[in-house]
Amino acid sequence: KVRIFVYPGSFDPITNGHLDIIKRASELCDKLIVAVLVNNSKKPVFSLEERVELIECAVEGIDNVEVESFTGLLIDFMKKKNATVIVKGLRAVSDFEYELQMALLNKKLDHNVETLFMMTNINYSFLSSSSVRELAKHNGNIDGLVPDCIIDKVLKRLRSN
Ligand code: COD
Repeated sequence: KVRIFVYPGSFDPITNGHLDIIKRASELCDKLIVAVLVNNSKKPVFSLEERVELIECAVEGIDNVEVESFTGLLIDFMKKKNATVIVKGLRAVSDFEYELQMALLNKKLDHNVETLFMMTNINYSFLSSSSVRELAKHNGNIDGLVPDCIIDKVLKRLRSN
């Protein structure tokens, strides 16, 4: 049986915290789909095309990772892709309440789907897309916070705003 996992998110933009989860999760399955939510209430700063392009650059060389986008319900996307496991990263207790609710709701919608929570890498436990955006906007240093190949693109895009 082919094990297909889905790691969903906004990835606005992808950070080294996300990439760490991608690398670790990809070891546990045959195929990992990084699923970029097209639009949510958070109103992404980077366009869908930009977010996908940045992730593709970051995951280059990891053979079993694919990048896709989705709209609507995650559970419907899972079904379409024959995927059985949702991967989530947990940073702090503050992530837990929302993620628990989502996991239980998704379980109710499809009892075959499991949510797999992976603890953040201690080095990235403080890291979020929003802090990267804030830093970049104010000419802060984002070295080590996002994958090397996207540093210049992120800075260029946010400093020109
Ligand atoms: N270390 C470890 N994990 C991290 C780090 C870090 N430094 N930073 C982020 N993460 C994790 C997050 O906890 C999350 O699991 C994932 O990485 C993605 O993070 P974001 O911020 O890019 O994405 P979110 O939280 O905005 O993504 C939300 C979803 C798109 C997953 C969610 O809104 C969704 O599934 N929407 C689809 C609609 C749906 O099905 N809703 C539920 C039923 S109503």
